[in-house]
Amino acid sequence: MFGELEMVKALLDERKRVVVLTGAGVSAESGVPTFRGQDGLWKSFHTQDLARPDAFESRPELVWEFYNWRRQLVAECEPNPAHHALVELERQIPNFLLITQNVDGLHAKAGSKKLMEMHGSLWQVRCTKCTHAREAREPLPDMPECPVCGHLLRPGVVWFGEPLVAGVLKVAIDQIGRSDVFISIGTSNQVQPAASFYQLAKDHGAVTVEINLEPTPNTGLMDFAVHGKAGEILPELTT
Ligand code: BV8
Repeated sequence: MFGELEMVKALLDERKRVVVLTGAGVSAESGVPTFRGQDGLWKSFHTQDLARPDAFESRPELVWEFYNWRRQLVAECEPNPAHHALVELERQIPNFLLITQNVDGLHAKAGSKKLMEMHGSLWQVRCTKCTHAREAREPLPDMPECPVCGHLLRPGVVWFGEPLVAGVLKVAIDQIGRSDVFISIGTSNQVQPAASFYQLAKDHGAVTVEINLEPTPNTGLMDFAVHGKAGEILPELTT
């Protein structure tokens, strides 16, 4: 691991154009359950059984119970050294973009500014009928209603089967298409289109790096792979 880490650090020291993609593994050391690990269950439901429009359509009260549980849990979580190291990398590298699949808000809480929350945020709600949308940090009722039209609100996240927030994919493709280094951190690389971002980077000659607790389907396709805890590895890249 040491050699690979030194190589990655040398790449970053060259102040190149760096794009980082993060997933749930970056928040694991903050106590936020990952999606596909043992802790990815809630009341015997798998997250991706509930993070879907049809689940919300048929059982909105259950889906809201799930999201309110996650909001309460994440509200108690603090950024960990992985989040702080990414803030430091943003400070050190002029051309830097952090694209996260996470909806927990911990990158923003740590101070990341050049940040794109590609799957939305637990701290956003929007109306299922009108265009009302707002930040919602306060605890929400079981079935929150839109203050404008009275219809049911939904969590401001992108569910499976839904398109990404308009413009996010365009910016991601553009920035990754111009990056020199693409680093995937703490993701099992099973969700599209994020899991294919590395290919965009590879296609135009960027160096690709995976930092994850364990190998993923993309590991063998990356130029470098460092396996271990993000909270321990990432601070090594900032010194
Ligand atoms: C789209 C928000 C197109 C919600 C999330 C059939 C029909 C329709 C679409 C599809 C289909 N088949 C496939 C698709 C595409 C689908 C998809 O990819 N499905 C997969 C599951 C097969 N994708 C979509 O639907 C996307 N949209 O394709 O739109 C379109 C266009 C027009 C019209 C309609 C559609 C939208 C996907 C977004 C889903 N929403 N989140 C919510 O969170 O409630 S995704 C969800 O998964 C989270 O955001 C999460 O971040 C993300 C990815 O998971 P990971 O982050 O990788 O987490 P995981 O637990 O899997 O892995 C954690 C890793 O960390 C592990 O490897 C572990 O080893 C590691 N780790 C653990 N601890 C540590 C660590 N690493 C380092 N340090 C540690 N300490």
